Amino acid sequence: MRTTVGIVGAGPAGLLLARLLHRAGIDSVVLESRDRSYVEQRQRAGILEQGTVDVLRAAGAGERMDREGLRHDGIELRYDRRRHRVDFPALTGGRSVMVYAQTEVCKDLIALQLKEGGPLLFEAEALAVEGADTDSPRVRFRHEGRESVLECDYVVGCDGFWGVARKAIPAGLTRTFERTYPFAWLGILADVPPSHDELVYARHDRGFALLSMRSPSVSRLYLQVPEGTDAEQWSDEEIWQELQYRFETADGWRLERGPITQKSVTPMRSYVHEPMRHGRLFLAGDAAHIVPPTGAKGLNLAVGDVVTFARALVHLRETGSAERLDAYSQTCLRRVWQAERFSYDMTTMLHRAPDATPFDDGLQLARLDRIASSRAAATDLAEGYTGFPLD
Ligand code: RFL
Ligand code: PHB
Repeated sequence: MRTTVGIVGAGPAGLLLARLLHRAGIDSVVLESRDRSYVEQRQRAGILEQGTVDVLRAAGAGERMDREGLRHDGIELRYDRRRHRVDFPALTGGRSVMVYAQTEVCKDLIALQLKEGGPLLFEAEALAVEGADTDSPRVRFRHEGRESVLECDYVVGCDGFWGVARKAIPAGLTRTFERTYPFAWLGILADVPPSHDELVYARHDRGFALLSMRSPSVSRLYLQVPEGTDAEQWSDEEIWQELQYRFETADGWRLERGPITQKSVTPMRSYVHEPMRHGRLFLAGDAAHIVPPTGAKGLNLAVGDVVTFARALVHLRETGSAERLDAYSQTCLRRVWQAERFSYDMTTMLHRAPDATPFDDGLQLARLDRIASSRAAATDLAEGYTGFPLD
């Protein structure tokens, strides 16, 4: 089997890359270890930045998003039983975000790929990327009980944090940067209309809470819990009670309850792998970097990486210059580190560490108060949340 671009992983990074290449007339093969329904059901991100929305539209993958997605012009910060709205368009010259779940983005891209694009193989597990520093890199993979080799001009590792592509870069050439946090998120899906029409990020002495949504009738909510928590430790009643405590305001706002249909715990991590390229192997998305979810940046960064790669490859085809491809790692890492900074700032401003001192609490409240009282501070948050421009 032979292709121009071998893509490992059919998460948002791999699927969008295949779509962008197809639109540019470049062939690719996508290998995905899990089955289609698993990829389509995996609950994850919910917020698309303006730039991501624009890219999906331009790729011809925005039709259902434009019909069913919810445009959001702000978020609410909640602390000290008070609420403060951050108005994105007013602070950023018109930018906003879209609530449209990662599951839906993946369903749309899979349907398009199977209809119009090149091969997308499910239950095809990449075992190793070989020859990254040669002109003909290969992906060794297992599909339908047989081992095969995909010969490529380029390989893009879009196989997430636990994938195999990153391992093909010799350890001596890489540097990794990592931070773990002593807390996690307990996330639930509930069949109840969202209790607020925008996302609510709440800082509370009992810990952080987030109100998000999947549709006008389905709520997505998160609670900060200790690292290593088992989701089954929490009864539905305890979850609703704890959410109620953390979202409570002095003006009597109410949290509506409903049947919980899904519960899971997500660990929190910041991670950067440098470089993002070795020879003809390129890493994109979670394969190269992880951010804690507080900034809603993970999926958007994955989109940024594959757009950068696709544009660089088209540039090479059109001009013969590999300059952009050579700059891939540097171009992406600049944006990645901005997202790492933003996600870290949001996380540390809103979560309560187990060893937090009264001084730490005072600083958190001062940071929130600064956003509520200074247009410059609010603009910084709004610019970060709605996203950094794609190069
Ligand atoms: P993915 O989605 O992990 O996809 C990787 C794919 O590769 C496959 N794979 C392999 N395939 C073949 N061979 C192998 N050896 C393979 N190993 C792995 C996997 O099965 C999978 O299908 O990575 P990608 O494409 O880079 O996308 C990244 C995003 O999924 C991730 O960053 C976001 O979900 C992060 N995130 C959020 N991002 C946002 O932008 N906005 C949000 O609101 C947001 N909220 C979140 C989040 C992540 C969360 N969790 C669960 C980590 C909320 C949560 C709770
Ligand atoms: C979500 O809806 O899943 C979501 C929204 C905002 C975040 C993280 C997750 O910051």
